[in-house]
Amino acid sequence: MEQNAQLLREMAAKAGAETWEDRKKNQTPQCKFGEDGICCRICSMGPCRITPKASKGICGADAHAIAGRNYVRFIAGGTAAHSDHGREIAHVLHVSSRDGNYIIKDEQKLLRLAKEWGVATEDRDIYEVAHEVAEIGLMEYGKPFGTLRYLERATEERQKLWEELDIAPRAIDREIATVMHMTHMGCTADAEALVMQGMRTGLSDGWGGSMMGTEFSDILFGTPTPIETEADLGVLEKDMVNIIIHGHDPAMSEMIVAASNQSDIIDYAKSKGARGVNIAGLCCTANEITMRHGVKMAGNFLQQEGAILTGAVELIVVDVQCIFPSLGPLTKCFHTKFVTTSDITRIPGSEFIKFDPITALDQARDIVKMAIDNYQNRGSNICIPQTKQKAVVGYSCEAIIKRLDTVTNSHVDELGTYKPLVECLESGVLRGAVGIVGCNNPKVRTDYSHIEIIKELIANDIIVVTTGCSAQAAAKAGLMQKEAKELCGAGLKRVCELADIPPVLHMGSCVDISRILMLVTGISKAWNVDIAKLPIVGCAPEWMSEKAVSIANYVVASGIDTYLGIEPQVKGSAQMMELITEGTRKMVGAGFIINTDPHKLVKSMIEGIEAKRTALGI
Ligand code: BF8
Ligand code: SF4
Repeated sequence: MEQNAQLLREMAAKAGAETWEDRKKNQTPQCKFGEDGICCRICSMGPCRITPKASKGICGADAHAIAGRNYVRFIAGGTAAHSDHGREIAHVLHVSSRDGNYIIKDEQKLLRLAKEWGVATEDRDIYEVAHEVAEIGLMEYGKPFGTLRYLERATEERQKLWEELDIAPRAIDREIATVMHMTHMGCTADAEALVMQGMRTGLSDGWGGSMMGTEFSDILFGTPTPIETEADLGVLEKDMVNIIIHGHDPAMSEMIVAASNQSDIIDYAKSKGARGVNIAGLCCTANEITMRHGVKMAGNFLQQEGAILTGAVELIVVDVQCIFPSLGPLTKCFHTKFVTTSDITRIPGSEFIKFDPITALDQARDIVKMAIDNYQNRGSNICIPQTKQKAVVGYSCEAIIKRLDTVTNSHVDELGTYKPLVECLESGVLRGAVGIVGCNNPKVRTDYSHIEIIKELIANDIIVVTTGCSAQAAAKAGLMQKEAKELCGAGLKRVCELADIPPVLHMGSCVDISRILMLVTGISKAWNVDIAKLPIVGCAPEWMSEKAVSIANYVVASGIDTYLGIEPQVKGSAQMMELITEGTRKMVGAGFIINTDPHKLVKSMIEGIEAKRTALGI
């Protein structure tokens, strides 16, 4: 990997291109006040910062109020991003039609959701049902009364607890607005109240916007089933038109993939001297598209510039989130065309083609043709690292249950059961389960923490489910191949052999952490044990985004201890540090465990899981 990075650095130097590594150097040392969360610029009396000489801002806000307000605004940003993604997909569902660009691929899932939400289905056209379900989903963002519908999917213990603590989320937009209001100058200065609202807002993401993003995507594009693919920059093809899809919302990329498979498009590529069109993904758009079509993954967050530096990408098309603005100037150093498609993500140096769900396939065809036309402009200096690994992806909850059913024949209904998984956990064949999620962060060596932690867990018979950039790190390291069972302890190895699965299951993009919520909820219900007591934890070893903090908050509020390899920016407040590690534990039975050393982090994770087993008497 280091060898690849070196090759790409040489490419950058030759092209006169700047990378995140250069900018990281220029940003070092980073601002200590920002790092500790004790710089406030919420009003123009400031900015105020807490120092040994100034323990309060001009208005009297102390370090706890300032760090707490900054922290909860992080959560609002993350919830807004995830949930707006969910809302966009709901709008696509709302215009789906039998003869349109977007059709219903998973009717059964739609019908189940319609039943759950009290939508009549008998003698109705499936698209009429779809539109009503989409509208109800959209109302979840702004309804004036009540709490979110999906909360009813949670265990009774959790629902009751959220009600008692008054953190059951209301409309999604309202929770985000409440954060902005609470943190306006002259409102909340109490750190505990901010942390509580942080959990409520996070819950509106996990059990609201993200869950809608996942479910509506499954209804429209199909619920993932296991499929083979490959990962790392080696998936780019020397003699094909390479198109990178990047971002999070799969709606446009679904059409790009469809367009690239049309015979006239393939013929057009051949007429320009290429062997065909090769689509490869970055970040969560890659996860979405690989889960459903096996489209190859070029890499994760910190590999986005690397992909362009190969000199072999004809076009990169992006939707929303985690897209470096640097792609504007960087693509100009090569022949690469850069296309943005969303009002949410406008970047200088890109060509803007506004996504329209009614004409998306035609737009996608135009974009793919633009890439094909650009093939002849590729320079002679290209450098595609030869590294890539095979992976099996596509483990939705439905797919996991189906695999388990084949092992035990304990099939109960059309949706199956998590009982076999519970039996494995209870007997100790599996010691526990960990969800490893989140980003890359230049503060630590790229992918290193993800991989070290995953290897240690599977060696200790702990099964891993993963999403986001963590999933891609695992895929690139070969941990999503069935052969990776050789790295496992005897118990997990046996489970992998019987169920014919890899020890690390790709569950999708970051909004698909809602799948993990449903998985853990299913286990809790089948076992009749509250989530907080299960030998199951979460981990974000290299997190960086606001979305990650939102996720961490709904995971904790759902009762799952969360291990962080990057420190949240609240260190300047002892009260905030206490609240996010121990304070939430007293309220919801879970909290953060923070350690920047991945080996120590995984050790404490295993100890935490074993302590939960002991407490359960197993
Ligand atoms: O939503 S893991 S770097 S790509 S934020 Fe972004 Fe982080 Fe990657 Fe997916 Ni999630
Ligand atoms: Fe300073 Fe208070 Fe204004 Fe923040 S809100 S900038 S602490 S005066």
